[in-house]
Amino acid sequence: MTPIREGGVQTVPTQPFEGQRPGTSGLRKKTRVFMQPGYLENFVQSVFDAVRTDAADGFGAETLVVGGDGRYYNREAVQTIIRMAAANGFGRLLVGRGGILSTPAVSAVIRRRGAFGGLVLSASHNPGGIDEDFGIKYNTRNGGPAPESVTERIYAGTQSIERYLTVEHPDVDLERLGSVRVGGTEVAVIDPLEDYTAVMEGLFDFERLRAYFASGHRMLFDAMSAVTGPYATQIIEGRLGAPAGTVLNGTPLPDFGGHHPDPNLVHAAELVSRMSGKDAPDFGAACDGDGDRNLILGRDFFVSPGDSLAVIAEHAKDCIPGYREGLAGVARSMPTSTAVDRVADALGIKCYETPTGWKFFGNLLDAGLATMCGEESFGTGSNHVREKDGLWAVLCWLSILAVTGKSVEEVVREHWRKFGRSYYQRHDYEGLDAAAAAEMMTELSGSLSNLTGQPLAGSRVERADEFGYTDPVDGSTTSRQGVRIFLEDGSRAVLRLSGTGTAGATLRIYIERYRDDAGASDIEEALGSLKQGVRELLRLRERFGTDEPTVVT
Ligand code: VG1
Ligand code: CO
Repeated sequence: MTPIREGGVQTVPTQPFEGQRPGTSGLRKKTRVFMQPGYLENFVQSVFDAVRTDAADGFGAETLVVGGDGRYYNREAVQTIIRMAAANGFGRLLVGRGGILSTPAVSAVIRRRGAFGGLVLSASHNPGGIDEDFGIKYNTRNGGPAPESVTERIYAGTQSIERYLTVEHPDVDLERLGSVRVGGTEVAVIDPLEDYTAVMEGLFDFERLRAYFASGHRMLFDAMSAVTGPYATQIIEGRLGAPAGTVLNGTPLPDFGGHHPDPNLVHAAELVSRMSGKDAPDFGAACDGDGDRNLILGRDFFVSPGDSLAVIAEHAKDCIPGYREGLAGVARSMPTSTAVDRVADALGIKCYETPTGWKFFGNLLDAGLATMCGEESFGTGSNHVREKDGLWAVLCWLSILAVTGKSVEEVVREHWRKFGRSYYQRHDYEGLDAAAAAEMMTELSGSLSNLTGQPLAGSRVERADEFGYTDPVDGSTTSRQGVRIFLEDGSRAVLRLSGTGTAGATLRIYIERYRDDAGASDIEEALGSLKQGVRELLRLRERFGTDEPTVVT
């Protein structure tokens, strides 16, 4: 079939692909899946079709932001989207130079420039390359990931799509700042750092942070060969005056240097080793592929993400100018540790509990119910954008260190002394047989009522349920967001299947035990029986041949 041309716009016949339902954070697939003719096009057209009724003048008066984390296929995808956005009649497109924009930067650009929405090209912390992962996500006018009502509309579109629109136009030079016209659309290539840096400058006391480095404190920031390299180099080395070499792996590479751009103790091994020993720098940090996750390290010290959120919330008012009015409320995803709940209690503010995925924080932030939010998966953020923001968290910690004059470890230990400690771990079982994993979850959810009163991990099950959520702002509901098992001794286990993987299934087990012991216990001792108890309850070894997780964070 040949395309129909009308007014420069081509209508290309197409057929639905299976499995284009966005997961926890957009559509993620193997890169080669995305490279099939029509695959990306179908999804992008379905996005446009799903949101056109929300747009002024059929997109003619609207701006769309486009950028990604620089992984393999980023540039090609940007060119495809430019042609399709032009064909669909967008007034203006803002594209990050080189096709680059971190996830929080897309959010910042949408908000600062009053754009209609944005497309983020990333599979986040998943590895990149032709044989690895690619992804795309749509963000709405508030700068945040589309809510489920929109992603479901997009998905419905992908199932019945018959055509997509494009124009014939040579590739736009993504290296040159400035505007060109593609069809009736103005395509502006923008500095990907400008809006984001301005937002950071509005929140943090850059002078104070400069003084921290000027007084000889040292830091290492690992950009993991991903998108935060240019941002961190400009802000930390450029604006804050940290010495050259503070930013490691600062050039975004299409394959992230062959590594997982996942800032945890396993994948940020180089940083972890450089942060150990008495000559190590004061502060270590890393971000993920698209710049929305963060890892925080002290000298020989790891800050668990749940503690990091709690510590930032605790100190925000006193240490960060952007929050000097205090926090309206906080929010965390359900599997995230309850450390921040205790800070919220002490501050006399509310702590909201949401399903996994940043899209669930959007309404709380928009309505002013929460100022800060976080997830156990190394994600922290606030109402300055509508995404989690890795570098923001790093600047929060820098501010806390600079103002308190304490080390990372001292800050955390003091927090534990004051609030007690949530001993917390997440165990991931990657690459499981998808059918077997689904069956296990079905069995488990079917037997939850029988669990009550059963002995587990030296205690008994007090109650077990499947987490459901009703959004307090728009009343929308989401069900089956993970199994929760609460024990009589106050500890908790959460189980859910990942919604971001691209191969097989990933089971996540989250375990938490609270002790008011100033953090003195050994984490393995504190969590050992709970870990074993859950593995046995799920009969992991029997089902999958092993009960050892792939990654523990
Ligand atoms: C994971 C994390 C979740 C996070 C999501 C996207 O989802 O658990 O907390 O919001 O990734 O993060 P899942 O469904 O695999 O557990 V990112 O940095 O990939 O945009
Ligand atoms: Co990410």
